[in-house]
Amino acid sequence: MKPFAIAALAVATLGLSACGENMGEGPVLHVASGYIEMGATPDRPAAGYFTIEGGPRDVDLVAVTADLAQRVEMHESVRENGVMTMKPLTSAPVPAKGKLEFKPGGRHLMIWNINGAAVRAGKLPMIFVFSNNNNERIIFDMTIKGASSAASADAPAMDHGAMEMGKESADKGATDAAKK
Ligand SMILES: [Cu+2]
Repeated sequence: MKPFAIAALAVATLGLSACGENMGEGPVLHVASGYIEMGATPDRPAAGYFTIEGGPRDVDLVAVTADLAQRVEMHESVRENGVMTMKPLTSAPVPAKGKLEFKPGGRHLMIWNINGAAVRAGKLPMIFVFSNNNNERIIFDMTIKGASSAASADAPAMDHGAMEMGKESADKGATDAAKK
């Protein structure tokens, strides 16, 4: 990234750049990296993690979709009364020149029923939709990894499996509340 940025800057300074419009404004909104971890069993949803680097102004990530998956949701893991639960997210902020990270134990994607051919190919093209420029869309190939072998009860990925049964967690929450 760095050498490229410097080279691009040099070109822009020389006035030879065809993409000078972008360079003048500095950073460009983009997906820097991302991967998918398959669920422990085929009926479990996969989890998706990624890093987005912000452009010149604040924007929101408003949706992530994949044509080759049945359903994708943005979630946030939160600790409530010592219990990890997760909530659906409708958007997540990408600060100007900053970073938005979806990572284990925090914000994550939940992805249901990824197309078998995509799994075999080891990558899933995902579309990231933003609030700027009339819903700018960025397509990024997410690398698909097998289920974490460390899928033990205390692994961060685990709260995911538990949360998959949203109903059950809700019921559990109600029971907990009733106990108080
Ligand atoms: Cu989740």
